[in-house]
Amino acid sequence: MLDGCTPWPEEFAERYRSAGYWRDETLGELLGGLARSHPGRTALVAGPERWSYAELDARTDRMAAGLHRIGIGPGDRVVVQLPNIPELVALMFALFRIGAQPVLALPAHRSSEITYFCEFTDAVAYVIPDVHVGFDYRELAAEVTARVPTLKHVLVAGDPGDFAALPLDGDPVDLPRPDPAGVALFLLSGGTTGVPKLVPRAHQEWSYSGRAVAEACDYGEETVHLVSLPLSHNWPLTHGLLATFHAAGTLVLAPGPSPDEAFPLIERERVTETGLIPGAALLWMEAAEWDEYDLSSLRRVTIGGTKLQPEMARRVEPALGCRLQQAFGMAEGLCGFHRWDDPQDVVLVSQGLPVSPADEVRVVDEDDNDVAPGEVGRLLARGPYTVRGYYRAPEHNARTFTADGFYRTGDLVRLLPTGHVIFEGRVKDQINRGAEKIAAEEVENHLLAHPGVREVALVGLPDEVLGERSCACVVPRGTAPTLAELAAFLRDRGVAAFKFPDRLEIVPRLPLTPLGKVSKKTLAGMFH
Ligand code: J2J
Repeated sequence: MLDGCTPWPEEFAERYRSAGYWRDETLGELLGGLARSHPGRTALVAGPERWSYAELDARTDRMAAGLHRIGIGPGDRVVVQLPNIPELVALMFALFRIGAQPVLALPAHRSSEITYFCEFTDAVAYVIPDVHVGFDYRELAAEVTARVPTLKHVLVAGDPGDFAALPLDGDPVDLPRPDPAGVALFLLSGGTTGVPKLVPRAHQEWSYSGRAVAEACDYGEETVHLVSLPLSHNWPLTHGLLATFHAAGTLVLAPGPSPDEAFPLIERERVTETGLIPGAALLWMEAAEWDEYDLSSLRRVTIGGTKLQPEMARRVEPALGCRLQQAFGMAEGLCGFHRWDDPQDVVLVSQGLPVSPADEVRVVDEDDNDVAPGEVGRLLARGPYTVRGYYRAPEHNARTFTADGFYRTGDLVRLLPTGHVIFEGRVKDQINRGAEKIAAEEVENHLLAHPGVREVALVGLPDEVLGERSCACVVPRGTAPTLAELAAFLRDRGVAAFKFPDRLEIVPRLPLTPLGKVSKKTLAGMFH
């Protein structure tokens, strides 16, 4: 396994291989197999493009050749920041074939995050769109390349300006086979620390996570899955791209989750499945009342990423005319979905059942003792697609993983006797803002650099649409800053806008716990 990554103990690896969870197949080979077994089936629909599996496979090969020609090789890291365009899918598979590793950034990230990803992973290339939602990524790339001199290539999908175009073509070359047990890509962790953590996912285990989701969700060739969240998140990648491809179904990419963007695609492509965060589901339910689009092809909508309240869950099926399923999961691995025959009351109150029979979950108290069945406790997870460590983070790993390899999710849950998981809260210092995760410490560190901020604590407050929104509780130095000033300050520092505080509270001091730590619970209670 790559330096800086934690391997599975051989005993577990052997168990997962012999049970058939891990296959001797790279992600590039998975696509090659589909191109042979289902050449004419539509794999991908995005914008004006409609590619069969054979076409996606051929485009992937040509792109891999083009990237190889400019010198991108096995083990090279490539920071990829593309919106939901078809090139993103071809690029990911091209890099998988080369054995180069995409580091999947979100379109919302800015220079602070991108510079960090490039430096931390020693990236050789950075791939961007030209302009997306009014933002010119070439300007961002100019800033990043000035700060990261080791970056050799900026590749643009679209008009390259001063940079090079993402190579779409090249004469196919023979590439050495990447190790199926090796790292295929890096996902971003929701994070709790000052700097984001990267999750190294290997070909065979990450591929299995998609296969396990496909099985749990009964995907088949008739599945047409619409992804409207940014595809670079683990959830749309596994539930959308991987699960759909494992079933030889069709993946449809929408630019965003608004009904205006998604409903015409559902009607035109006869979409059967899609994943939504609760806030977007709310908009869909409202729009479905008066919108004329035919949504009758939808077999099921899956809601997750942040907690769906049972009162809202109850309204989904009547409003959208299809089944509801909930999903939970994490870039680190463990994910759960409801099954088609789960009873209605279980679907309304729980967030799903882990997808693999080999998933191991424990619910423990703060001393790692199992709580009584049905009680609330901290969720620990281990299994055939849950990583054993973050990339290059030995100290953090020692805290975040138990000695026997369970990941401390930082989530508070209880389990139904059936094993279904109910999310009850969090112990990690993170804000879940419409399923975009914000590590409080990262934002606090930025805000502490503001001359008007002596002390700061970022806390999550409940929000009907987003689930949570962020509130900066600031002890000022001199004249207190305004919310707009803090946002402008963070923008200047190149921080993604979803991390800007939604609210500012000026406080004389930060309340402390008996142990002398800032009590975020007290703060959240004060401004609730
Ligand atoms: C409450 N909190 C949830 C839910 C995730 C499937 C689905 C989601 C993700 C994801 C994913 C939640 N109710 N239904 O990767 O494969 C919170 C938990 C969790 C954190 C992980 C997947 N579903 N969460 O959201 O890495 O706190 O993955 O630990 O972005 O989201 O966030 P992320």
